[in-house]
Amino acid sequence: MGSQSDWATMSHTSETLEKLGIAHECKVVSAHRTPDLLFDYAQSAEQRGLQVIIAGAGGAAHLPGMCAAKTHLPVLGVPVQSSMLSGVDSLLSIVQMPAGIPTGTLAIGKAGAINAALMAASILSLSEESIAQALKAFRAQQTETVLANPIPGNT
Ligand code: RP5
Repeated sequence: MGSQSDWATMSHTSETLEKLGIAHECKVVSAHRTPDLLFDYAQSAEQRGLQVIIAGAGGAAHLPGMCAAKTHLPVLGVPVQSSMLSGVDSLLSIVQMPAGIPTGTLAIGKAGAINAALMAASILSLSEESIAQALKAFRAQQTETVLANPIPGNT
């Protein structure tokens, strides 16, 4: 994520990955404040064994795009809700990549943070059966929870 202040959002990604039993690391790497660190991180990601990068950032959110420019690994961008423009700035900064360097772009805020983890799980499940099973179990549990919780007063 681009800042410590993104953790309130990106902690939902980490929690979801934990629920699915997916090993991951959480780091602050700022495209603007620590650009050299960003280059090192993205360039060395594959060699270090990372398979998917989830990059959350807000405002002028260049982190996912710059990350994607420095690695061929899949990069999933989470637009963090900004205080001034409610995350629309973050969303547009991440989603409108030029042809040739894609970033998978999720929804603004908590929903995007959770879905980034689930999307990463889908990608990893193509080559890891245990993750496929965990993802199916998560989805089944989610369905059961919805079905078991009818609208209050309409039981
Ligand atoms: C972005 O600037 C970060 O991703 C964060 O969402 C936003 C604000 O950062 P702070 O000023 O709170 O550190 O780079």
